[in-house]
Amino acid sequence: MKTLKKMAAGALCVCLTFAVLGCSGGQKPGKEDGVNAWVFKSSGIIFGDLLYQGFKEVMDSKGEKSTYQAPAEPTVTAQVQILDELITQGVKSISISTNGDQGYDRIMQKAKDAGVPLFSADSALSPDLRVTHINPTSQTGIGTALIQAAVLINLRIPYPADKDLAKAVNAALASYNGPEMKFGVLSASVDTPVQNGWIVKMHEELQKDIYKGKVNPELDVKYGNDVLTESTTQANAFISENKVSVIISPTTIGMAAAGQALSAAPNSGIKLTGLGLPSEMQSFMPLSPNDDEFSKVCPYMMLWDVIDMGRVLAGAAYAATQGTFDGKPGSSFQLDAYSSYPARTYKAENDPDGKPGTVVIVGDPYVFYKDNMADWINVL
Ligand code: RAM
Repeated sequence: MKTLKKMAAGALCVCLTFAVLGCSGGQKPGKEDGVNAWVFKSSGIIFGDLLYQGFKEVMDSKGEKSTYQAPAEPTVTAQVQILDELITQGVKSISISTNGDQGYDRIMQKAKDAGVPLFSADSALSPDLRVTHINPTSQTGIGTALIQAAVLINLRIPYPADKDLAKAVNAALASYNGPEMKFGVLSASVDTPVQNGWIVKMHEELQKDIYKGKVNPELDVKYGNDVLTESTTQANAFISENKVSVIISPTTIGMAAAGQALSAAPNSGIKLTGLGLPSEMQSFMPLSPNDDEFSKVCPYMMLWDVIDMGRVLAGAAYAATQGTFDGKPGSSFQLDAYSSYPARTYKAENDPDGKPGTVVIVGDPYVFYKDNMADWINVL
């Protein structure tokens, strides 16, 4: 994670001007021949724009063309339509964050028949359809860390100086005799593979003995479809129902919506953590070491370097189109030095279910809190 911090210091000039969404990276529709496509879940989500920023940077550096496409609605059908057009137009590779587990087989077969290699990042494509999937961190690492953060925030314990969430949670719960804590989850859509995977891991974490009788093993899950207005409605439902003490939102849209809704209802006492972008969360979080994090709606949250995730995705896609990476376990590709990151090598691994083709970037999610928020709000 040191490299992340160094990068934060060195990359303040990163330009966040991807305001035109659902667009293509400079090419006109019908002219995507030889282009490497990034297809996100839906338009209007800065996370997808930042990922494309890193993707394009690497493709540009290789002299490759790239395009960014996203449907207005986060549905499989809308993505399939985009994919169909891209394949017909003769793209070189397709990378996607999926809106569902099913419904891609026919279009992916069309891609295979056309010799277009497929990749996924963020929300995974089924292993039998893709060359590789880029995971920012392990799914377990994210699910576990989000529950740990919610427990500590519920107990008004700051992010630990030694960054050891597990140790702090074990110590805090050992002496906890208060009422059972209950957490809510404000997710994306009911079908989104990536969020659903993290929620499974959150539930698994809550099965551990340390939580028994102290934290309710059930999560109250609501879905805002990664649309700001719908996510705000769901955040307000948490406030009026008043059943949970902390909302965990594993989506940047849910985080921004809940941050706003909770700030407008200061008497609710509900706190927020999850996976958020510093630029979108700065009004709801502490920004300096002198701030009292518990006077803010979101004392600390997590994510990873989304721009670099896009670089790794492009590195995999480029290597595959060059014939030097096939996504099989042990197969690897090299990423040049970008920003303050050094040159690196990534290796494909097996999925937990034994299916080939995953690249994991780092072990744990990166925590944004009062000591580092100021470094990141202009970056991500
Ligand atoms: C949102 C999207 C994306 C997710 C991030 C954390 O931007 O839903 O898929 O991974 O949040």
